[in-house]
Amino acid sequence: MGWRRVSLCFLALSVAIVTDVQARLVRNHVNSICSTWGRGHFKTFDGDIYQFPGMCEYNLASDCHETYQEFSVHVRRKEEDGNPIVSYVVVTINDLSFHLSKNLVNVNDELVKLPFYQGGVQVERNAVYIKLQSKVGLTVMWYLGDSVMVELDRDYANRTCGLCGDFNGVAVNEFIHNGRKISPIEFGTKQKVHLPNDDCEDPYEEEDDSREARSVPDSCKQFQTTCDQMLHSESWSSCTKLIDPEPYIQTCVQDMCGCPNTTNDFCVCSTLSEFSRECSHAGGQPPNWRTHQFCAKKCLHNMVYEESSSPCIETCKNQGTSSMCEHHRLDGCVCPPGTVFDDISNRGCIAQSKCQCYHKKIYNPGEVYRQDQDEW
Ligand SMILES: [Ca+2]
Repeated sequence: MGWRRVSLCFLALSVAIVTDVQARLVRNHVNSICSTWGRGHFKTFDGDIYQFPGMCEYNLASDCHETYQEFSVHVRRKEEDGNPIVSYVVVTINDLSFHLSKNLVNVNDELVKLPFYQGGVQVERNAVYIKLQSKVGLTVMWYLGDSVMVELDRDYANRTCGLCGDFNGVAVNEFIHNGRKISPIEFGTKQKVHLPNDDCEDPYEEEDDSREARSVPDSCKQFQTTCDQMLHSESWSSCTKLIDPEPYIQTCVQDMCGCPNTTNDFCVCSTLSEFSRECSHAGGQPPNWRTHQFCAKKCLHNMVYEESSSPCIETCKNQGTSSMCEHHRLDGCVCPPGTVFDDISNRGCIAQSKCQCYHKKIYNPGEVYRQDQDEW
């Protein structure tokens, strides 16, 4: 009887733990996330979405409460084929400075190989993003070429500054300075990082007010329907129940309108990708909206891109990780169903049973590898 009670207690405890993990998985935490994407769109921690076309180095988010700065994240865009893509991200955490560019990562001015671990910071990259995660409660994800996302612990609430705002849970207050309403351009320009020998010019202030007043120019009205239909389609309903799609429809229109070539991935895919990620962070499940012809993402080996999948990939050495995974689902490259990533020979995704064969390699050194059959 006693044992049965103990078993029941254990069962109840297990259920409680699983429920707790799942609650954490679906917890809406978009308010701990700031991002920038497309043609200079920003979403602050407190939910304001605004446009700032500055092309200098800017403070995206930093710890501003104490005299000692624990972290900072700076970004800079550059123009490539007529589109303002993110050219580099500089993350400083205590005495470590990470300079992330598309192909190279420097730590305190020294080139390093990824994955990199030091001082409680992990930097890794895959075909889709570079991710920097620090024990100070900061995660930076740079979806290469396009969007940068900063996620912060609630401990930093009301103590940040930069283009991501002050993280005080109140929208709009960032755009009021000494009792006066300021424009996104004025707000953005204040976040400029002054570098020696950098003569980068601030964006022009001129038409800021008029732009706000007239919203979408007539020449862009044609894109309104396209963007509206995409985000209001039934397949996105799990997302539109959680996040108001209207500001994203506007950024989609602006991207397509400002694009030199509207079939360019940067123009149409950028906001859809952002909305999809925001949806995952809000606990929703975005559809697999990409196709081979539309906003396709390339993965390494035979991995496939999923809009909503566990970031903990099953591998030969580490099986069962996705069921124990504490991170919520996000877009990324995963192995097709029924396969695991071969982290022994690094040959992509293979059937789980094939992993066992690799163990023979370790335990039966006499066995011969037959390359013609590509298996043991
Ligand atoms: Ca605020």
